[in-house]
Amino acid sequence: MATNRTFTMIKPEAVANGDSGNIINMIIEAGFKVKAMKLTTLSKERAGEFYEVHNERPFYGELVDYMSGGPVVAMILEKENAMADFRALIGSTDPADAADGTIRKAYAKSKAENAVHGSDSDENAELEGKFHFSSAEIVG
Ligand code: FUP
Repeated sequence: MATNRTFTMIKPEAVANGDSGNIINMIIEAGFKVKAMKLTTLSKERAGEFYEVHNERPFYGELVDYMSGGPVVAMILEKENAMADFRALIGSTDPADAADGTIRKAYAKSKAENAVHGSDSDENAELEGKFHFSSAEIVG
């Protein structure tokens, strides 16, 4: 069953480039409501844990270094059909394949520095939201 929440992070290169405000604007204009938000820097250990599912992939070490290399903006978002609609809004992993009008088309630099994370299942959206936020940090 589709839940109404998903989880995202604006990644370090997009935060450093000053793109956070524009990206948040795209998210809100697409109909998502922000239920929790924080600017935070992941330790290597926490980034490794977050991306544990990719630990066998060749880019894992670089991904962990990159994601712990500067602040990210973590958010829980609400909208009907949130996970799937947000994946559509961010576009393909590789910005070269991302459709016009998507966040990655506008702001991603490469497959690794791809501006935003979006949960890929309702189950992961819930786990990832809990990884970053306590229930007291989520508005009702
Ligand atoms: P996505 O769900 O679109 O974020 O993409 P994946 O789950 O395939 O990949 C997770 C993260 O791994 C991406 F955001 C960026 C990184 N990645 C690379 O660094 N290199 C690759 O070739 C593929 C993914």
